[in-house]
Amino acid sequence: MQIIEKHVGRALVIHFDNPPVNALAVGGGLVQDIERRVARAQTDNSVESIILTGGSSVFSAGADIADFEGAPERIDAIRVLMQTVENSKKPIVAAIGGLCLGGGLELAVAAHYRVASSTAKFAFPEISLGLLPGGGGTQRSPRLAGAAKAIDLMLSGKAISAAEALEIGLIDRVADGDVLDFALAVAATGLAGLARKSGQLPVPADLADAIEEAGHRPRLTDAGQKIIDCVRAIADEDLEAGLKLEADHFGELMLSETSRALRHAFFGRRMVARIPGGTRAGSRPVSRVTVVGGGLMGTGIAIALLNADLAVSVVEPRPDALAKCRAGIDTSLRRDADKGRISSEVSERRLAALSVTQTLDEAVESDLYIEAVFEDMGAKRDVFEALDRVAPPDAILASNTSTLDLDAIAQFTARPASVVGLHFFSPANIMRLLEVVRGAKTAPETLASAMTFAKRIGKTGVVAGVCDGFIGNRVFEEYLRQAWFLLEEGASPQQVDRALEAFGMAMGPCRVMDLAGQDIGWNIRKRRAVEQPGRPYSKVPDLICELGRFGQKTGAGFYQYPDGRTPQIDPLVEDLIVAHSREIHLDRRVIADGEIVERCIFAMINEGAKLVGEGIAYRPVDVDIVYLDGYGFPASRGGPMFYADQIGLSRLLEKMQQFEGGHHGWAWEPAPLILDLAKKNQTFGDLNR
Ligand code: T1G
Repeated sequence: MQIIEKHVGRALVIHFDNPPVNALAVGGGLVQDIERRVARAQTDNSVESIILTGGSSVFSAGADIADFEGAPERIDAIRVLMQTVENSKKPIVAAIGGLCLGGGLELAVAAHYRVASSTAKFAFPEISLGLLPGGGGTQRSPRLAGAAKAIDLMLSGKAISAAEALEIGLIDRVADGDVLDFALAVAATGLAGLARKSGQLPVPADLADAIEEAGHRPRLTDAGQKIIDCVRAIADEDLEAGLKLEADHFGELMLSETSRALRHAFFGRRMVARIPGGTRAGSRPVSRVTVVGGGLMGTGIAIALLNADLAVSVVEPRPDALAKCRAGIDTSLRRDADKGRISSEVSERRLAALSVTQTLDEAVESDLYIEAVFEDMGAKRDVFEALDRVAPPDAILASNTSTLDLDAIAQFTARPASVVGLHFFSPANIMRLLEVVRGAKTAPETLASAMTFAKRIGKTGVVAGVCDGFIGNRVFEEYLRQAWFLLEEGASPQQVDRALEAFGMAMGPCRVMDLAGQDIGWNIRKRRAVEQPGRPYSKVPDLICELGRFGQKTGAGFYQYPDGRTPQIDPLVEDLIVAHSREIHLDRRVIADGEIVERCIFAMINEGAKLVGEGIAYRPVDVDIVYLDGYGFPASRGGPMFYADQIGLSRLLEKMQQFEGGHHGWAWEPAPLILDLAKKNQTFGDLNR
């Protein structure tokens, strides 16, 4: 990181440069260095004004999030910088190119005048980390842009354009041409009558109404409430007191488990992109993709690819399915335009990038082929044998399989090195997670290309080795196994769901399987009854399926769905479960919600540890990200493995040993990795590198 300081006329330009995102690092001394230069310029008679500027594409992404781990007091250096900038006797202009986020935006707000390039973007993303703008932003931005708009920015974390920022008064000018030249020209005027020192501006007129409205917003997090509390303090007109309150709230949030979990996930989503040991093998660019299979998954995948501005061919031999696929894509893209998410021009351009055919031979040659046909090895064989015949030699051949053996699929071709798994989660155009399955013979550059492709389409790619269920579904099966055992031991479906939803799971297991289709789980249990006879499930879900109750799609599963969507408790199911307990001579007992949560979540953790131990998942954080981005695990808990570290592995082992003495205790054999880490007094986090 470096600072380039140059005198241009009577102006001092301080250009700070800290690749890759110009983070305002305290640990590395950048923040302190900027502050010293601004302070020194106060007594430099050759300097009449100061320009602060970052890169052309990133003014600053904000504070260095890693700075705070173990040294929360580092935020103080940022506050000192903001105060020095605001109290400067010489006008300070922020010349903003590109991204201006978090502490970067607070620096701009503390300056006396703000000039931005037309492509600049502005946001306070702190709330997505469970934090609040801790560098004076809660006190200064409302005074600059009005309370309502500033609160919107801080509570949403969303970015606004330079034009929008100008409109609300967050910045002062959008530069015509080079933003630095424009800033120099403005600074040369001495900012006479132009300077707006935000901290010294009056209390915003809309403060009371904005606070009132914000306080009634749904799902306000702790950080959100603290932001509102800080903005409310502006009414007292005492900037120092407001800054003190902000500092106190920031300190509490920084140390909170929620923020630690969210920061863990922030870095985790970037760590999973790193393939251990592999220098980033050269990845082959993908600009055109052929999707083979126009069913629900194929349609969702095609939409995701078109939304990433790729050229897409869909191959679907069944005319009606092909028409339905095409219609589904049209509907999705046009709805995005109707809702204003994209312009109609973008929507039309994306639709023009789609071609549909009934045979592979008619499809345009592609860089990547994604097979998304029925989960049947015969069907996969047909597709991959055809792909081997028609796909260009350096094309990547991917299967969207969720349960079948990718290595077996690769053997249907003469090029297993080019075969990889791309396991999308339905709906594929919505769900962020993409399991990138590396086969035994998948070449490093094929894997690297798949990971680059994942980021290209806005997915979180996580590498999984080949096993039954890869990472997500294999862990999920142990979670479900405990949920079904709990039903025959004494819990009801609604109690299991309520307990886990109270823990933070987006949807309880009974509801999830009613939504996904109980028959899917039934097929997996039937297969596993043959492949893993020593690991039986409870019969309860099978009994539900034997009644033809597959969930929402049949109007009933664990619950009734009179309106097709809203679950209603069904006494028939409760009677069925009680009768089954009697059938297996199991005395039902009252089960505490806490046991439900521990049994289901600890089962996830144990299986996740087995996956890491077997090398199926590279690191514990890979399991966390799969669960955060694909299975509705609560973001505030950081993922199963991060959560395990909060419990402590020794305590986790104690609980698991208790469960080993209970119903189907065999399922609680601890993963060797947990035993090993506990013995060394280490954590899963110690393995995340
Ligand atoms: N701190 C530390 N590292 C960061 C970082 C940050 N703020 N932002 C990005 N990185 C790293 C990231 O981990 C990755 O590292 C590399 O930069 C490229 O990032 C005081 C307290 C800016 C939109 O929340 O949103 O200011 O993997 O892959 O896709 O009140 O990064 O290469 O080793 O994401 O081009 C508030 C977070 C901080 C912005 C660029 N700011 N960053 O996206 O690249 S708290 C944020 C982003 C704060 C103040 C408070 C994105 C990006 P590696 P990347 P990208």
